[in-house]
Parts: sequence; structure tokens; C-alpha cells
Amino acid sequence: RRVELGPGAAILGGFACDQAEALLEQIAYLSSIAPFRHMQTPGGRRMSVAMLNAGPLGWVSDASGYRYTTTDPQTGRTWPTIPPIFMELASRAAQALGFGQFAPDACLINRYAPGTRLSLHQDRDEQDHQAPIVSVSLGLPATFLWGGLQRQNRTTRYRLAHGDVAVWGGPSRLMFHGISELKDGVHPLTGALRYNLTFRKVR
Ligand code: MD5
Ligand code: FE
Repeated sequence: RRVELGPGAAILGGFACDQAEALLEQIAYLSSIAPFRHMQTPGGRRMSVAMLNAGPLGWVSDASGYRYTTTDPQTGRTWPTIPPIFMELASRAAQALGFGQFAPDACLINRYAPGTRLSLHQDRDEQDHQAPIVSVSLGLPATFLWGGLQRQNRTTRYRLAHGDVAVWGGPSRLMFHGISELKDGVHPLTGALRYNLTFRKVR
């Protein structure tokens, strides 16, 4: 099951299903080192998505803006290492879209509870816009909004379910996108939560 979104972008349905339990076990471990937290937007609002990072670089947002840091501002320590099973999955997914040698240096883990949303945005804090972004959905399903290169372009909705992996590369890398308010529900592996792993090559 593969849904083509545009040039260089597709949803690989169920690509990570076999590894879901192992991935969730690693998320639990990572969150014991770098706890999930709600970051502040530059405008001073609390993000409804809870986040943690793994890898040499981690994405942070606060009153001074968005950036990548080598240490966790909350603990002063480097971010935990990206687990090998994460790296291997991200590389296989990128490969499936023809992006060879994908070596991400940042893994952002987003956690959604019912009511959580991620408003329309572009991912443009990375220096390397050639490398794709790989995202892995776990737990409750979500509605993904896929727009265009301008905020006001109309959006198309796609469902992202447990085990789906999406790859965004080439001209699709800078598209506006977001996640609609998560609906109530219970998933056998995550309860009332959705997780999304996002792999990026920042530098
Ligand atoms: C999520 N996360 O489900 C999404 C999945 C984020 C974020 O958007 O920035 O943490 S990643 C979806 C994505 C990434 C890069 C490009 C595009 C979509 N796109 O061109 O549509 O938590
Ligand atoms: Fe994004």
C-alpha cells in the first residue's frame, strides 16, 4: 500500500508495523533520559504536542525562536543517541523512494493526546534541503494536512495510521503541512496517544 503525494513524497502504508513494539519500547527508554515536554512557540504559546529529541541535534522552540541544539536545555546534557532500529528503518524508507545513504542527525519524537494539533507550517530550520524527511506514525490515527508551497494554498487530507511511514523529499520537502486535532480513541499499543518520529538531516 503506497500513496503517492507528489514528486519525491509518498506514504508507505504499514511499513513500520512489524517493528512497532520495538520502536515504542525505545521511545519509553528515550523518554527516561530526555523527558517529553511542551515547548513554547516564539509567540509565547505552549505547544499542544509534547516533544523529545534524539541524535546529535535536537529541535527546540522557545521565546527566542526555533533552532537545533546539541544539548537539552532542560537537563544541559546531550540528547540521547538515535536507537539503531530507528536509523535502520529511516534509511530503508528513504531508500524505497530512491533516496540512498540517508543519514539523519536529528530525530524529533512528537506525542499527541486527543485534542492535540500541529498547525500548518513548513520544516525549514534544516540546512540540508536535499535530504528527505522521514516520518513514522504509531498509535492512534491522525489526519494529515498537505498544502502547497504557500500557506494560503488549499490543503488535501490524508489519514496517517499506526505503522505508516511517510517520506518527503525533492520539491515536496518544503510543502506546508499540519496535523488536525487528534480524535479520541484507544490503541492497543499506545492507549490514547499518537507518536510520530521525524528523521531529518540538519547539517
Ligand atoms: C507529525 N510532524 O505527524 C508530523 C509528521 C513536524 C511534523 O510535521 O514538523 O514535526 S512530519 C510531516 C512532514 C515533514 C516534512 C515535510 C512534510 C511533512 N511535507 O512536505 O508535507 O507529527
Ligand atoms: Fe513538519
